[in-house]
Amino acid sequence: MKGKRTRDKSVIYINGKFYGRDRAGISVFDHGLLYGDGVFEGIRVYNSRIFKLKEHIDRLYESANTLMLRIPISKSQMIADVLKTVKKNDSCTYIRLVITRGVGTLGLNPFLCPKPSIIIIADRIQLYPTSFYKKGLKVITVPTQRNRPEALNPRVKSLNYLNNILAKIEAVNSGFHEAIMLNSYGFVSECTGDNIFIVKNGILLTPSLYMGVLEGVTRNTVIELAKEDNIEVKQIVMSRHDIFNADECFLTGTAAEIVPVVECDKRIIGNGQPGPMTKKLIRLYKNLTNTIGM
Ligand code: PXG
Repeated sequence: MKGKRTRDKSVIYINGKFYGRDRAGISVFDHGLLYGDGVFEGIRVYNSRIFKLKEHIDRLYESANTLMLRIPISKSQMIADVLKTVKKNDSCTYIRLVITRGVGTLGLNPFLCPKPSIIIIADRIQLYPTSFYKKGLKVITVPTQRNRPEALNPRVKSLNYLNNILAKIEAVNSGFHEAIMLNSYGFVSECTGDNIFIVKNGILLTPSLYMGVLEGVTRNTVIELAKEDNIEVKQIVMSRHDIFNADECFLTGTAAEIVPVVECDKRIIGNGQPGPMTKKLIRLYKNLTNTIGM
């Protein structure tokens, strides 16, 4: 390793102060660790500009509000602190913003945690290989159902991702990269870290929020881009049958952006290749991320 180690100058924000990578840590009594009690956001940076920051911050505060987790700084202070962290990590492409319940007792009671912790990491993200975008992904549906909104609403982007992690394990165990999760009624909800869309007869379709899905920032952006391009968009009750017989299918997420899906549960979707509307939306999305702040 001698002489090979590159000096990592990245700094991590914790509660208003900056720490080097090796020194950035939180207490083992933090309920974020003990119970997965907290919320987070993953945000992209394109050409040193933060993509959809306001939308991510709004969702973060909504998730926290549902968990009765009072973030100790205002939204505008949070935005200022995110910008400061990005500035200090000039080659970053991805921000992970984490709010934990903070330090408490070994008991569950969140009201005994006086101060939530705020963590901002501005780093890089491992993207899917380019072949996935060219050839499309093959996915499967898995036994683990998406959390029921009545129990823990998937609209809360919480630190407890075990539901999605179990589904990911099932996909990987079967030799696939991504899983489609169904809700407790057997309808399609979303993937482990992405929303899902299909195209049928020129109409863009995605499961409605009532099916139990995260309201993805990328999902909303794609819906907007499609509408601007006069594409009809519907939020529906989607079944596996709809996916098997779709003309096109793709997933959306901050990290993945738009990734085509060409097979589900061994059924070939459309002609087995990324479709024209998927390709068009990928182009429009690329154009948007390339030109933000210009
Ligand atoms: N659904 C779920 C369950 C997610 O976790 C999305 C949809 C897409 O949302 P956005 O707002 O990003 O368009 C997510 C995204 C990962 C990973 O490694 C994914 C997410 C967060 C962290 C990591 O795939 N969330």
